[in-house]
Amino acid sequence: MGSKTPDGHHRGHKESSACAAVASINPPKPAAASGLLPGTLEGQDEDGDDDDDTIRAELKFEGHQTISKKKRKKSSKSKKKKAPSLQQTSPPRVALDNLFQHQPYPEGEIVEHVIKNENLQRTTAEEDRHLSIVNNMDDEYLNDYRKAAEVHRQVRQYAQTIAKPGISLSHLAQEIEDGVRALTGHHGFETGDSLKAGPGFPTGLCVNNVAAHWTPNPGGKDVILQHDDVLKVDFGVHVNGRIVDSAFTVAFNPVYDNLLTAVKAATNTGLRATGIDARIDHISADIQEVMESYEVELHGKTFPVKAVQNITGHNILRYKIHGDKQVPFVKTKTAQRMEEGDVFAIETFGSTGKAYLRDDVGVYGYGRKENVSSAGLRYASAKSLLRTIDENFGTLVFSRRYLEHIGVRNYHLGMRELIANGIVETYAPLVDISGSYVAQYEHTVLLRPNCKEVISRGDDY
Ligand SMILES: [Co+2]
Repeated sequence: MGSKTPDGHHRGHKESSACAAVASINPPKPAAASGLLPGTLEGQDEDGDDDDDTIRAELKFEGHQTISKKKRKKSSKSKKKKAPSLQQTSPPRVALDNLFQHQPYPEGEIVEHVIKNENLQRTTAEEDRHLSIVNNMDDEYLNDYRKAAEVHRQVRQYAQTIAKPGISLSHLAQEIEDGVRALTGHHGFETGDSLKAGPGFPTGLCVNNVAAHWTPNPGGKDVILQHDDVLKVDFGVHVNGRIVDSAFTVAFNPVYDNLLTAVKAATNTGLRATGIDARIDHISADIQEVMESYEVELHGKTFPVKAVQNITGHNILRYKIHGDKQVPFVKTKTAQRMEEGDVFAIETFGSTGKAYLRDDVGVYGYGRKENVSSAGLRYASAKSLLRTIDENFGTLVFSRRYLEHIGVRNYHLGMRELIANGIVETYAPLVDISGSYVAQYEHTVLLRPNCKEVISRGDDY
């Protein structure tokens, strides 16, 4: 799920403590460690080094997939030996706890860190914060993250078999969400169950010039996938608040091949450049360079693939899909670096259109804001809806379909008051110009002390 670049001046909002559980899990950072420099997206960075390396290293990068592929094959072999009767079904409905009874979940793609910048100085406060985060990257943490990633892989594998021309997008969303709930073993029906594990955010199913943040809503018009469509499938899985955010693009007409290849290569470039102490402006420049080296021919006309300017990759905090760092796909001016203990969703969007997204009508999802008082609420409907949100979603972004799944009805009036009071924020669909095509690829990567782990890596992308 992409992080939209703020329109106004409220960039880098501060965390505080209204949702105490989440705030204490994600301790606030010193201001120096967060936020892009104001106005950076318009600015152009001068240095354009490492251009050739990007492409060469991209080829090398593909080699890693073989390794992780072998690892997973090995573990599925031993799984067969121990429990021959338990295999994933189609559609996937067997909980992972039953598939992996006495075995660890498969690792993501493990990549050794490149040289660390020894000259970098951190303040003591920052160091303390990092120690606490890194100490939390223990076995339980990794187990939760790897479980969420394996659920993502198994569910998307099935999604790829049914995402064909003629399918309705509400059916596809339902299949993805039912799969995630069954495989995590948390259907969400009891109060608080969705906070233990389940969907990490509303399932994004965006077609053609709709780039991000569109999901089928109950009672809304259903969209039937067409042969000439370009579909982005962006969904999340969380286990104990550890969110895996990963996305891919589906197209049936080979005319879009270059668009998909460009965006996949750009995302892999970003993943390769990601690391402890890596400068975010350098990563963005690397991504843009690769993305914009491609072009697409549609109806006899050539379109350059452009990196989308106003949506970004982002760090992920516990129960919080968008942390305080953004990773743009266009050159920016920031001195911000990635840090040990960070979790990043590295995603890129490429477009044949303007590559500048605007809000469309409609609602994708809702997110509880942590630091806003509910004292001013007047209607009982708003108060009870807020209680339901806090008990079941916390700061996880949720959709209307997720509310209805847990039996909430007639929430529109209450929601309106929560939004008007700034307690809940809404996410609108983000679109490029009509007639354009946007593709997206995304993986979640953990910056562990001794390696980075592309946790959501699979054989498919
Ligand atoms: Co994302």
